[in-house]
Amino acid sequence: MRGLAAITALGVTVGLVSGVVFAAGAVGPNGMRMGTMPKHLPKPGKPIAYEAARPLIKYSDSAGMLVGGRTHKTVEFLGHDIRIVMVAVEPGSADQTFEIHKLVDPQVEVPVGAKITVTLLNMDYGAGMIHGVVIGRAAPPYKTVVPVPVAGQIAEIPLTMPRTAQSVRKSKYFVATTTVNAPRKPGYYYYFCQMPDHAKSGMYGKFVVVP
Ligand SMILES: [Cu+2]
Repeated sequence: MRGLAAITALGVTVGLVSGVVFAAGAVGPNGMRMGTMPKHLPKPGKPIAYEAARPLIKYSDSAGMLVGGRTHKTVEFLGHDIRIVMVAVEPGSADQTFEIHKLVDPQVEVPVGAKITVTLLNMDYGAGMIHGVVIGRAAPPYKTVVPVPVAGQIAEIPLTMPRTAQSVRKSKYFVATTTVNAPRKPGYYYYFCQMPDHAKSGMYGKFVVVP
């Protein structure tokens, strides 16, 4: 029943943070140079405190079903209304990674046609540690800049600012959410970060739409 409790917890959490979720217009990374701050950032929403971020982290760490053990690195989400919380670089994780279900860049599986709410919580810190998520057919190896939208794009979460302070507990966190429908046909996709150089550096994983 842990999963059920977690889902309920997220329902409450989403309600709480919905006012601070920012869904500013997507800023394409075209023209940005690697390692430099983008000129035009999405207008940042009000960041949330660590206490408010914690339920999201907990949900992210536990939601979904592990398929084939941890070495298999596959998390399956079941049902018609799926919520996935991706953490961009949980403290202690390597740079340029996503954490889902305490796995780094796992394969994510969702059923055909499911309503999927994807939330990105940026826990990274430092200049340029801005992260977003695009889900589409674009496959690795990636170039420094991956122009979006990509072929077969399912979802995009705009670039989201890093946390506000070095202290994890004193910091505030930016969160962004999008809700989309999974394709009606099974297929292989990828989720990746659209910040220049990040996907190229390994910030991506497989996203599989299963029958
Ligand atoms: Cu990134």
